[in-house]
Amino acid sequence: MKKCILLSALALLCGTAVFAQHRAAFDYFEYTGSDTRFDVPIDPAKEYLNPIVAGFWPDPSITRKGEDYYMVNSSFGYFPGVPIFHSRDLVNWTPLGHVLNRPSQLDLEGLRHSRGIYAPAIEYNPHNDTFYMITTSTDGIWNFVVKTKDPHSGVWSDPILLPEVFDIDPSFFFDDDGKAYIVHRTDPVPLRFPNHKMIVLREYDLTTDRTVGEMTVLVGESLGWLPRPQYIEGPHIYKIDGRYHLIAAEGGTWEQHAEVALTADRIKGPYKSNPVNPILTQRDLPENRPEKVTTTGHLDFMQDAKGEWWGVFLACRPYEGDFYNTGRETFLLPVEWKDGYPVILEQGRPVPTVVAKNELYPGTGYPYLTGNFTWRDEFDGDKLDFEWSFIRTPRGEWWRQQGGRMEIDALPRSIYATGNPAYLGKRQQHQVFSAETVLEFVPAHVAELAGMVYFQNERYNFVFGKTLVGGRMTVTLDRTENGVTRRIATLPVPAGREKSPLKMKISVDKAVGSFYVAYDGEWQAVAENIDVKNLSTHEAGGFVGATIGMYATSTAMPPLSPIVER
Ligand code: 6LW
Repeated sequence: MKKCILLSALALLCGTAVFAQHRAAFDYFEYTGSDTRFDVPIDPAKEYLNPIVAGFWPDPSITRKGEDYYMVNSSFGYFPGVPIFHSRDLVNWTPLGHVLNRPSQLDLEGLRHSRGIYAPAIEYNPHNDTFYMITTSTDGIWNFVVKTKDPHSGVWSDPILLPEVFDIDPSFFFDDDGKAYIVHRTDPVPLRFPNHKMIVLREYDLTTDRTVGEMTVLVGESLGWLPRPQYIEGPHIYKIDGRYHLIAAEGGTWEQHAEVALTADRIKGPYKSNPVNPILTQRDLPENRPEKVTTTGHLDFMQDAKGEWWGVFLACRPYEGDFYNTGRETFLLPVEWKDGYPVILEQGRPVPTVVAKNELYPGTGYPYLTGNFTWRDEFDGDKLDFEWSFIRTPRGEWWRQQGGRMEIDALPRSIYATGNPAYLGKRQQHQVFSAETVLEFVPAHVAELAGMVYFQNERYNFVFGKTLVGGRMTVTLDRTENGVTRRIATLPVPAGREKSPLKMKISVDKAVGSFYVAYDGEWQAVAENIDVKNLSTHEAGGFVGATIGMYATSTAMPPLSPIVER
């Protein structure tokens, strides 16, 4: 027994020593996005650009307390979970951080990348002056609520589990009589047709934080005008002029995505489909429209402090056909009222890039959410920048931001598995972008690698790194599609440069990417015009957009048997 403990202690010591030697350092990280969509002249005091938050910021939900607006997005397998933004004009947003920022609130270990945090909903309850965020950790703890009195504090409660709430997309409705309700999607038993879902309502006791009583079906089999709605989900309820308005997504979160609206005189219904439905979709527009926006849906309304209604929703920007690597993004449009019924876009109208809006506060928000820009992290702050995400909940202290560098330990974990690899990534926000960094790393064996990763999920990614090939220090490019990894380029490090800082750059122009390195001088191509459609949602599936970032590993090889996507 004693011998055993001694051996383990030795192994641990050796392990620590190995990691201490084999860590990568990144000197800076710079991202530049330049999409033609954003190359339009606008008056920032009177107009804004759609998307308002570009890149993988899906499933927006919005709420208001007085003159302060708050918005959250889903985050799936990334940690921290549920980014939250604050604004006073609905256009210029400032990140407040993340709602689920403590590992005790969010355990993502072992989950596939498009599981974890689905569509969150944020709602301010004026009756008890409390903010509620409700969401689903799919394949994790499922539905739960967290609360705070002050979203600016960065501190939300631990999850309050809702074991009675099945399936996904819960949101709160606080009625003016003080009663609280959860409305969500669930699976009907039996299914009457493929992709059949229901919208149901449950009362919620604000003092015990439990649901009460039985659920009431608000949307069952039909929407009236649409007998077999597909994937009815993402519901929200509002009370406007004494009537209850229920909105929900329909058609599934891809090209057929749409938003529908219903109204009722009582909270429990019956809900009747509005005369104009869907109130938002792009599914029936011509294929060849310019600066195409698709997949519109998953809407949330908000009445601003002046009494105007607005809707935030998700949509996608394909670079060709149905291909986009940027995932689902956040858009904003005014709600138009037709005879007391809400409409976002009349049928046949494309989502506009530039929208007029009064009373904007240009320059007050964070400048890296929309438009073309360069973002650069010098790693000289005292905490990790908001832009960076971990794949799943971080395990261990494997990264250090110090002395203007980001150090990352080459862990025996890889991006091809479902743990927490030593990767820090930022979202791809443009169809056309480049990202560069400077790497210092001396690999000691064939399985050690550090560099950049362009990542969609475990089975669709690029690893662009410095490693050992046949005993020689080499820059390699590995492309993974459908769980199969192919080494598509190698470029030996020149003699005498083995320990030199290595500049690395990935330039992506829609469907193709080029990968470069440099020592002191010119960029040198490792591979050019490589097909990067493997990182599109169309190929990879799932609900996330691509991220790009820094990676180190001592298990560079992909698993022998690829994981099978569910
Ligand atoms: C989300 C559902 C949806 O829970 O996609 O677009 C799912 N809508 O409402 C994942 O984001």
